[in-house]
Amino acid sequence: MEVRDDFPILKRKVNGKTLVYLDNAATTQKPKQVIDKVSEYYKEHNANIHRGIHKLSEEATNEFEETRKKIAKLIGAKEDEVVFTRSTTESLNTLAYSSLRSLGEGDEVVLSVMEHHSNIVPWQMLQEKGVKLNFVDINPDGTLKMEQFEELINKNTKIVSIVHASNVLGTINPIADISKIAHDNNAIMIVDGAQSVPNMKIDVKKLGCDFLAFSGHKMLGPTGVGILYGNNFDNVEPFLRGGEMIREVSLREAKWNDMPWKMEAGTPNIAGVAGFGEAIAYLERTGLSKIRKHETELVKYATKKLEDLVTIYGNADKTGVVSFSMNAHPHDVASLVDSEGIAIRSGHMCAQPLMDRLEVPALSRASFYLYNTKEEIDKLVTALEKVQKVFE
Ligand code: 7TS
Repeated sequence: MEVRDDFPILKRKVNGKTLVYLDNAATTQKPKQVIDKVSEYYKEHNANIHRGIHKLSEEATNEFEETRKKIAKLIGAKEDEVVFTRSTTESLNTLAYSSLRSLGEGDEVVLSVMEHHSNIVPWQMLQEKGVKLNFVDINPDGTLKMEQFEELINKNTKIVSIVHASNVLGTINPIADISKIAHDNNAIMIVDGAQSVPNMKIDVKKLGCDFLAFSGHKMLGPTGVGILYGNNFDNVEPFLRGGEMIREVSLREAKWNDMPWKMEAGTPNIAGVAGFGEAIAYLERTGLSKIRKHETELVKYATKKLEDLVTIYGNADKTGVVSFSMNAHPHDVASLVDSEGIAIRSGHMCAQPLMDRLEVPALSRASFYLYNTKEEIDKLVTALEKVQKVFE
């Protein structure tokens, strides 16, 4: 795609070689439009939002709320259904902390073995209240065992929380089907969209979910901006309390503000949110369906080039992620390819239960985004061939 010139970092040299950045599932690089927006915000508009009745505060509030509108439009939601957090992790923790108050003995939560730690560890807190966690398993191709949703979701199930696209296997899960089973049993459906919203056209109505969590930094935006979409926050207790989120406070009690501000205590990452607005505009100009098509092509190309050299995990319909093992430890693989200027991820990728399930201690992962090219994949293949020889 004709976008590389927009990304200043891609011109950088690493260890004497032009950077090949293949760690996009961890975080994406930022186009100059986003970098400039953040800088312009601080140079020209910086103020706190929703507070001062002065020009700068009005402009800052406007930047902030315009991004909320863009996000709502992007995912087919209403503005007051979009809450700013710091990350997917904070969005999921918000829901888990709220559930800590409302759920107890006899209640159940359904998750899967392919979840990122941020969609497992917060729910583990609920076990202190006697809540039971149930986990859906995977098939050898990296898809979820769909029949297990029918078996595990019942009248005791209060929450089903599932990743839309796995950060390790890339598998895209049939969320609409899972939402239906959850709703037939009066359970709330939560979706971790950290790896899907960046590269697929998402419509929360079509997904049929009640909540969707994702992160701006995985879709060209600055770090420190996350989203929690929800179609009903009546029963969600604010995770953080303080300024902004109240309507009225006396010494011993407080009344909450309207949505979405009830869920947004304190001064947020205003510059980051403004930058995220620019990132969304960039993605929409480029076209999410084009990005998805480009990633699919790169995954196919990489799979074909790599399949004789490494073992690839996950071969269902997937996002731009190729996780693999080979005859060297993943940390050695990552550090040897780094010496060629190539950035890939290695380790358990915040999915230790999935590593256990796959019976591997760790994996290596190359993950692609709109600016990656087949030539970069060729460089990775050449570097991995060298690694293989070293460890023969
Ligand atoms: N959920 C999924 C599916 C993820 O891939 C990640 C981050 C998160 C949640 C957490 O997002 P955060 O923005 O709150 O950190 N995944 C990765 C990864 O695969 N490598 O580094 C971060």
